[in-house]
Amino acid sequence: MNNLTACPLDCYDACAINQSDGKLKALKHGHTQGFLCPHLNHYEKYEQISQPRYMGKEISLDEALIKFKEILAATNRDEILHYRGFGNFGLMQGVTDHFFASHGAILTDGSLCDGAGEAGIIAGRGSNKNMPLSEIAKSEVVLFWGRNPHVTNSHILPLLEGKTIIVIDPVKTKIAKIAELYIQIKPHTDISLAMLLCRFLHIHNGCDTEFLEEYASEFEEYYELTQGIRIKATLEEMDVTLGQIGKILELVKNKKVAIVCGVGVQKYSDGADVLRAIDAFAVMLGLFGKEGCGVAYLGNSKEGITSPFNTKAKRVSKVNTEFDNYKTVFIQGSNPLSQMPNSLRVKESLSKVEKIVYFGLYENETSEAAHLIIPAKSFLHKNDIRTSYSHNALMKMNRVRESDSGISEYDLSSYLCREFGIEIESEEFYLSHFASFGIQKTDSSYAVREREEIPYKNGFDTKTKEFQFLEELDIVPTQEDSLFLITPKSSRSLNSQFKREESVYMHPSLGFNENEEVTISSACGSVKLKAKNCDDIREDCVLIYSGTKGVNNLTSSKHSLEGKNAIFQEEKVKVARG
Ligand SMILES: Nc1nc2c(c(=O)[nH]1)N[C@H]1C(S)=C(S)[C@@H](COP(=O)(O)OP(=O)(O)OC[C@H]3O[C@@H](n4cnc5c(=O)[nH]c(N)nc54)[C@H](O)[C@@H]3O)O[C@H]1N2
Ligand SMILES: Nc1nc2c(c(=O)[nH]1)N[C@H]1C(S)=C(S)[C@@H](COP(=O)(O)OP(=O)(O)OC[C@H]3O[C@@H](n4cnc5c(=O)[nH]c(N)nc54)[C@H](O)[C@@H]3O)O[C@H]1N2
Ligand code: SF4
Ligand SMILES: [Mo]
Repeated sequence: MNNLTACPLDCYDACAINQSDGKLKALKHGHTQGFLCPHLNHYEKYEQISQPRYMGKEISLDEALIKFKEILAATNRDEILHYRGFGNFGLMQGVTDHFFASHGAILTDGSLCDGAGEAGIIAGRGSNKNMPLSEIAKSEVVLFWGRNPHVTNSHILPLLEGKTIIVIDPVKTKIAKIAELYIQIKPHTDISLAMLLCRFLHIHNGCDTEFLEEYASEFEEYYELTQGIRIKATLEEMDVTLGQIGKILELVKNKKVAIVCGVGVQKYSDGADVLRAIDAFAVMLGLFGKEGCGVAYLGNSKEGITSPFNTKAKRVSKVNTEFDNYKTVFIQGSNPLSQMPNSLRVKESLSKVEKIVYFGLYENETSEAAHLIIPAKSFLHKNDIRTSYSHNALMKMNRVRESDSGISEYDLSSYLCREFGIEIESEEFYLSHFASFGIQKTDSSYAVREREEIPYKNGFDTKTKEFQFLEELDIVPTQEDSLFLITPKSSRSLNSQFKREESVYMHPSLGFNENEEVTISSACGSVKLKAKNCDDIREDCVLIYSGTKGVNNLTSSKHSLEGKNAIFQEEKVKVARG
C-alpha cells in the first residue's frame, strides 16, 4: 500500500500526509515542515457514522443502496436535487455529479464561501489565478486583509519570519498582535479604505506608472473616482486614521508586497467590489506579474484541470435552495442545516421534502433530519487526488487504510449508474485523467502543469489584457443602532466538523457576564448562546464562529450582488439578556 496521501479538508494549506507506524504525519519537506494541525492530529478520534440507517433503523449497506435506488426510481427525475458541499476536497467527489446530471436530476451552483470575492477578482483581472504560498515566501511585506492565518492557514506562519506584517481586521487576531501595524477597522468598510489608499498613493506619487500605463491605463479615471470619497467622514466611518493610511503606504513603498485576503472581507452583498478595490490597490502598486508580489485569495482550485464527468444539468443556487420543490434531496459532503444562511428557512423548506438522503461522515443537524443515511468512507479509506486554492500542488490521496464500513463516492456512483443504465468509466480512468494534469517537480512532488507560479506576467486575462477598475462608487450604508455580526472560522472546528463552538464572544463593555445566557437576534431570526467576554473584539461587533449551532438563524439567504454567494455578515444583530 502506498502510504502517501493528503488532507482532504477545505483548507488553504492542503497538506501532504504520510502514514507511518499507523500514524498520520506531515512531510518534513514542503510547506508542512513536519506539522499538520489539530484537526488532522485528532482526525481519528472523531466518531464517524459506521452503519447506514433508514427511518431511524440501522440497515446493511446493501439494503441502503437498494433503498436509495428505489427512492430514486420512484421520483420524477426533475424532482431530485443533488446538493454537494466541500466536506472533502478530492476531485473524485464530483463523480456523483456525473450520475445525477446524466440521470436528469437538478444540481446546484453558487457558493457559501468565496464566490463574491472571486466575482470581483474576475471582473478586474479576467480570471482568478492565485498567488501561491511559494511566492508569498519571497515577499518582504505581507498584508493580511480579512484572513486569520493562525486559525485557517497555519502553514503560512513559518514563511513570515523576517517579513513586515500588516493586519486589517475588526478582530485583534493572533497575527494582529504581532503585526508591525494593526488596523482594527470597522466591519464592512474595507472598500473605502482600499480606495483611499489608492487616492493617497496617487497623491504621493507612489503609483507604478510604468506598469499602469501598460496594464491598467484607466488608472487616472479610477483616481478620479476615489476623489469622490469624503475623507473626514469616511475615516470616521471606518475608524481608521490618516496616520494609519500613511503608515501602510510607507511600509509597502518599493517593497515586494503580498496582500493576503480571506473570505472575511467579502461576506457582504458588495463583496465582489471589496476584492476588486483591494486588487486595484495592488495594481496601483504594480504588484502583479512580479516575484514575491500579488494578491492571494482563494484561487480557483480547478484551474488547469478539466472535468471528466458529465456535469451538464439544470442548477439552482446553494444559497437559497428551495428544497421543498423536490421530492428527493441527496446531500453529500455538507451540513446545510447548519452552514447555509437562514437556518430557519432551510429547516422549514427541508421539512417538506419526502426523502432526504444524507451521504457524509458525521452526525449533525442534517443527518438528524435525513430519512436515509449512507456513511461515506473517509479519505483514509479511498483513492483520490486533490488540488488546492492556495498552492499549485496536485496531490495523490492514496488509500492508506482498509475499512468495511461506508462507501466511496466512486462506488456509490458506479452502483447507481449500473442500476439506471448510465455509462461510467473505471475509477482508475478518472484518477489517471486527473493525474495527467500534473507535472513532476525536482523534489518528486507534482504540480498542476498549466499553472504559473507568477500569474499575469504578460498582462491580465481580460479582453484588453488590462485591469478593469471599478467604475462606480457604490458603498452600501449600514444600520446604525445595532451590532455587526462577525462570523469567522474557529480553531477547533472546520465549519461544522470536529469540535463546535457554543458561545457568542463580545467586548466586556457591552456588560454581559461570563457564561450568562443571551439572545442574539436579527431580522431573520434569533439564537440563544452563552456569552463570553473578549477584549479583542470591537465594541460594535458580536462574534459567533462558523459551526456554532444556530448562528445561521441570524443570517439572510439573500445573494451577494455579484458572484451568487452567501452574505453571512450583512444582517446586523441585537443582544439581550436571557
Ligand atoms: N480551523 C479552521 N480552518 C478553516 C476553516 C474552519 O472552519 N476552521 N474553514 C475553511 C474554509 S471553508 C475557508 S473558506 C477558509 C476561510 O479562512 P479565512 O479567510 O481566514 O476566513 P474567516 O475566518 O472567515 O475570516 C478571516 C478574518 O476576516 C475577519 N473579518 C470579518 N469581517 C471583516 C471585515 O469586514 N473586514 C476585514 N478586513 N476583516 C473582516 C475576521 O475577523 C477573521 O479574522 O478557512 C478554511 N480553514
Ligand atoms: N455563519 C457562518 N456560516 C458559514 C460560514 C461562516 O464563516 N459563518 N462559512 C461558509 C463557508 S466558507 C463554507 S465553505 C461552508 C461549509 O459548509 P459545509 O460544506 O456544510 O461544511 P462542513 O460543516 O464542514 O460539513 C462538511 C460535511 O462533509 C461531510 N464529509 C466529510 N468528508 C466527506 C467525504 O469524504 N465524503 C462525503 N460524502 N462527505 C464527507 C461531513 O460529514 C461534514 O458533515 O459553510 C458556510 N457557512
Ligand atoms: S492545516 Fe488544513 S490541510 Fe493541513 S492538515 Fe490541517 S486542515 Fe488539513
Ligand atoms: Mo469556505
